[in-house]
Amino acid sequence: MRAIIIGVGQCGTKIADLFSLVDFEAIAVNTSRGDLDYLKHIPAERRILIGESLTGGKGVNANPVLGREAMKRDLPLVMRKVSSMVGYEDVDIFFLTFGFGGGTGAGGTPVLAAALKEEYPESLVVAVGALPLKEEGIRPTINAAITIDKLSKVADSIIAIDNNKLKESDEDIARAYEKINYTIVERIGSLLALIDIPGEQTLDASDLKFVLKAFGSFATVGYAKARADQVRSLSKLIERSFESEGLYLEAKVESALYGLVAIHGPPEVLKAKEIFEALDELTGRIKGKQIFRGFYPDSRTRDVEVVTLLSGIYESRSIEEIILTAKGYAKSFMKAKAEAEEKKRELLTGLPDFDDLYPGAEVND
Ligand SMILES: Nc1nc2c(ncn2[C@@H]2O[C@H](COP(=O)(O)OP(=O)(O)OP(=O)(O)O)[C@@H](O)[C@H]2O)c(=O)[nH]1
Ligand SMILES: [Mg+2]
Repeated sequence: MRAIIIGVGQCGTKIADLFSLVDFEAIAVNTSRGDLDYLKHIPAERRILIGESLTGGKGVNANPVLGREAMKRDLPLVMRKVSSMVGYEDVDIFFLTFGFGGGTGAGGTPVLAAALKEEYPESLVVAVGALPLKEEGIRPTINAAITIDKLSKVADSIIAIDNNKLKESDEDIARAYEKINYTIVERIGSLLALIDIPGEQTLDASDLKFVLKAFGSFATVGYAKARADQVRSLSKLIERSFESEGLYLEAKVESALYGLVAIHGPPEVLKAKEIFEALDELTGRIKGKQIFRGFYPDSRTRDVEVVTLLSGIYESRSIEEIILTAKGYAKSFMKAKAEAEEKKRELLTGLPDFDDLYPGAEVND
């Protein structure tokens, strides 16, 4: 299983940088030179500054139109770097990490996703984006809604992470982001780490690709972990990974098409009967009636860890709120704009030009 992580914009490159820390192949793309310099783990030759002629290396200040232009202008540069990294070995999945609310990530990611789909038709392109916090205000919400629309047309799946859901209430934002980023990398990293490794019943790259090839709908990762000596019911732990507090976003499990569950823990705890009970129940709940499963007994660990992936989701409160807020705002904005234009026309119609009032003052040139 080969995955390449490409971070776009500040949020995206910070997440990609953490993936690099845990040994994934990662590239960072940004319009801000300062933010690229700030990364710790991605080697310098894999950090790409885009849109320098547009912004002078200073970012796009949450303007996705500039983010899109920057990516378009320097797409050949980015694609050359990707190609040299890919080499001769196929890539199963490109994960594009970004923040939905800014300018570089929101504007640039859909452009890059489309280019990757065209250049690597056999590989999946999965967008992994953080949804803005409510307290960030209206503009990030609009950027998010429009980017969701664009990605839904090019990406195979969108793993949307609701920052609101993962943030614990009384934290300052920088600390909260840092923790959320770790959570994202821990979960997706654990899932990818269990693909193609030996186990009782294993998951391979084609299972993961099957689940994530879901026509640009949403996917979410669920997680539950406990010390093995404290697990009284394994099926409860598995179920917990599907419950609201385990998931990345407020989503209706019943609307999911496919699922994938990977369970890792000491052999004496991974009891087939309990696992099948829990998974049968969950298989019945989701639309596609199919859950891929992997069991990884490991006598070296004292924890039981369940990572689940649900895909093909189309009912999510987190997403609906963003789209409806953006639509409402767009409507009132367009109305206000039309009113202002009308008012301007009304007010200014009937004014003469200078020449009407200053006769005989024509200038010969
Ligand atoms: N989870 C998480 N979300 C973040 C982080 N940083 C920013 N965000 C979110 O991402 C959005 C901003 O995206 P950024 O990545 O900062 O913006 P950008 O893509 O660099 O674009 P510009 O700064 O406008 O050039 C905000 O709305 C935040 O919700 C982070 O480290 N972690
Ligand atoms: Mg930025």
